[in-house]
Amino acid sequence: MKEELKRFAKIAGKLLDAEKEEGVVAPVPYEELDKYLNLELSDEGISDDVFEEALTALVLRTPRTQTKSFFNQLFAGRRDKAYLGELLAVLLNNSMYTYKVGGPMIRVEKLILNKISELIGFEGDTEGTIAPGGSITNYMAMLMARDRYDENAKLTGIKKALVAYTSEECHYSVAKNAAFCGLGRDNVRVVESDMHGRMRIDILEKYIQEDIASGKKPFLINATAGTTVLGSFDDLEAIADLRDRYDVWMHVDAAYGGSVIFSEKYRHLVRGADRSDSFSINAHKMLATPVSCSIIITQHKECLYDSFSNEASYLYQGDQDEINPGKISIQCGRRNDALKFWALWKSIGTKGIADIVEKQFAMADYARSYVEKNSDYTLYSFENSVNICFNYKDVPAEELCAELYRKGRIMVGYGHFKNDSFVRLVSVNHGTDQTDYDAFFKQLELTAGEIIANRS
Ligand code: ABU
Repeated sequence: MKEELKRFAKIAGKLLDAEKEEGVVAPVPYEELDKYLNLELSDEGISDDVFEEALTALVLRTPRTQTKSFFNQLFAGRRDKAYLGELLAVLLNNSMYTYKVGGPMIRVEKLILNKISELIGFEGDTEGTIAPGGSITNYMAMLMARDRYDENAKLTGIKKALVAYTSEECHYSVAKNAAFCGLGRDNVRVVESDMHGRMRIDILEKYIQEDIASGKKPFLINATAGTTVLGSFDDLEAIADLRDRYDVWMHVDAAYGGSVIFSEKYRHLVRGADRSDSFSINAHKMLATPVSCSIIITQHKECLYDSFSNEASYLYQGDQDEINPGKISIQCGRRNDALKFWALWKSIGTKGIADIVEKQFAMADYARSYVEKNSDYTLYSFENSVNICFNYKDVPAEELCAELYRKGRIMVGYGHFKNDSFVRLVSVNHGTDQTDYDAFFKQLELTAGEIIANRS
């Protein structure tokens, strides 16, 4: 293994140099990959030298999401200590179902869950887990809600006429999860959003009342804290009022925006989260932790056990359920996604995490103000969001993003809201500074200028 660690250091060194010099990599068209890379698998093995060459080339051709020119998705930014934690978790290769196999890593995970629970403002005997991504933590919330309001669903299938509610700006996993859990996509009521991308509370309540009147049982409101396109926050206090009025499970999908719980300045964006039944947050989005680290916490510990626990005598040998988190997880084998986040948190403290979040908002403000001040731009997004959505001159966002991708200097995507399409710039890399945004806009304007010039 020591030889492979030396090889790792060699390849990683080349990657870090390339990141610094070149930024995100120019893409290779999928059909041409075999021209550049030695990827084919064969019956015979290869020498270490050929292997190293093949692996190095593969690594150097892979999109460099950790550079300061990657603005394409909702994660970015490398923190050394988090990576150290991740690398060691890989080396240890524990599975987080029992204390017997996970050892002190189980405590590491519990500490993270307890602290997050406190930051949300939950009280009492809360419980949670870490799952592979926000789609799955949303799914876990839906399953707990289903089992709470149709207590035999997990034995006999859903028998009640359950209905879930979510905004049109919600994460796309809500529809998929409705299919997976036997609810059916058609039993999700999609609620219109207001002009800021927030779920319309008046329409939500109207739908709930209509459904009750027709004999259905509203069982889940999925609120969003940080929508993927505009980065908007639903009004959680108002949603919690409806939860109380109609006895519905309230889940806050805060995969993206939940990180504001760390910041005194921005925590107000999730006011009311403490009244929810479950809350999910992705440390791999705004919290600079490697993909993936998706956390769900519920105030109803018993519901986690009710929905996810199953006996397995070959696995659970000794120790109480409390320290055998396999009893409350959706998977059996579960990687240690806790250590990387713990390593970051331990090293910089809660205040250091707050700094990460506040820096992202500060950079978003800088980028938004650049767009606002320049008449060649049209802004579509709002304050208190780390997403900056805009168009430049009359260049269609899709065309501009595709050309930037082809050139391989910066990577950014586009989004849609109501009838508009626009570039979606996301400020989720705490390592970026104003100069990185200046460079971003310069490259974007240059590329747009070329597109316009080539029209004639
Ligand atoms: N849940 C992942 C969202 C990806 C994106 O909007 O970039």
